[in-house]
Amino acid sequence: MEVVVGIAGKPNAGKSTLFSAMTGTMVAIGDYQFTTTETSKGIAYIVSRCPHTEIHKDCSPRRGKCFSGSRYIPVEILDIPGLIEGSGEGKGMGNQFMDSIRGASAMINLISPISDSKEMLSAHEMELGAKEVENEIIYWFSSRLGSEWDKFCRKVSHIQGPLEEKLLQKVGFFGIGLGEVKRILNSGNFPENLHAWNEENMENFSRIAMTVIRPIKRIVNKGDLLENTEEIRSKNMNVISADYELSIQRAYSAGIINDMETLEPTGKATQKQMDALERIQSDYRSGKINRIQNILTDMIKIQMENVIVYPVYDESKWCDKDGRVLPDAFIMKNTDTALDLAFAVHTEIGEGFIRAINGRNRMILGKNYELKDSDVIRIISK
Ligand SMILES: Nc1nc2c(ncn2[C@@H]2O[C@H](COP(=O)(O)OP(=O)(O)OP(=O)(O)O)[C@@H](O)[C@H]2O)c(=O)[nH]1
Ligand SMILES: [Mg+2]
Repeated sequence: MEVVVGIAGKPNAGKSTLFSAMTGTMVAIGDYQFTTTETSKGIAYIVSRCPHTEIHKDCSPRRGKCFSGSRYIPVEILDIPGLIEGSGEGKGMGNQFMDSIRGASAMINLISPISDSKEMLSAHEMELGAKEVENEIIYWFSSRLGSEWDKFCRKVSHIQGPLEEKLLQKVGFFGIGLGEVKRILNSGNFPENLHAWNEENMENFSRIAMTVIRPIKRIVNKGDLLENTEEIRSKNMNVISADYELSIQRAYSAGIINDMETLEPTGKATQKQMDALERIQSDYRSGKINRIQNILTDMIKIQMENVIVYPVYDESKWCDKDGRVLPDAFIMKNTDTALDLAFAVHTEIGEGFIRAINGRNRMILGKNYELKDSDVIRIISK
């Protein structure tokens, strides 16, 4: 599964700064609104313990990297133009914004703790701001869903199948699949007859689609400017500093640190740089500020209920045909099966699926075996 995470939020929240830090890509950053006018794409990494540590052999990732037992698995990140009231109707950079969230499987809702007039906001105000952004996204989805509804109802009236099959004709455009439509219908109260759907039904459907199926994580940025973050964190919002993240990224590129996690300075660091790194590290240690990579990993593994699975060709050596150990790490749904993994590797492998083998205990796995996190699996195919 290709995971795409969009960074959304009001203008000036620090989206581009965060994007630069996460992806190591240079984009325009500015202390004014609508610095970003087009969506940028980049690659960031989630981190997970690599199974190579169990067999005492080095792995050779085809994509991403592995560093002291931690496997860095790539995900795509989108830097999305700022969102304002009315973006859902195309105001501001509305159209660019909305076009890009179609492709996102999850969103970060990045919140600034400072108002446009440069005053500090209360945790409650930050929460209200976050809701405004989410409502705009839901409004956008809902208005697309509702447009030409009668025409749509007539078009699908000949479909004999269940409601989700009809609705798929409408929402497939947003990258929402049949199973997901079914999940949405099961978690709300929706009329069986599409002609009977009212605005409330559509809004409800959109809310579930854009906050549960495509989860949104609220993250307060600019934590370096905050004295205390407890109240914010008690409202289920994480706190980060994109400025810190960018400094770490730059310090690493300049050889001032050689580990982006421990931030241990190398001999190259000046006293001033060491003091700055110490200040950053102390904010992380106290829990006042979180690392974006940990938040992203939790988002993808816990909130989105995914697992990381390693397909191999040789179940005893855990390598591919060329002897590369654990060459691939796939992000899959925790409800996906061995057969789904086979299809994710290659359509032909899926079509020719015979059985799978668990690389840890050599047990044979049928096509319905549900994938577990960190599984090493060989697929045998015709
Ligand atoms: N103190 C502090 N300032 C930050 C942080 N992140 C971003 N900024 C500043 O906030 C301003 C806006 O940053 P951008 O990254 O351009 O914000 P944006 O959300 O991409 O803005 P638009 O593209 O206009 O929507 C810049 O002056 C940044 O330097 C942070 O963590 N701490
Ligand atoms: Mg920007």
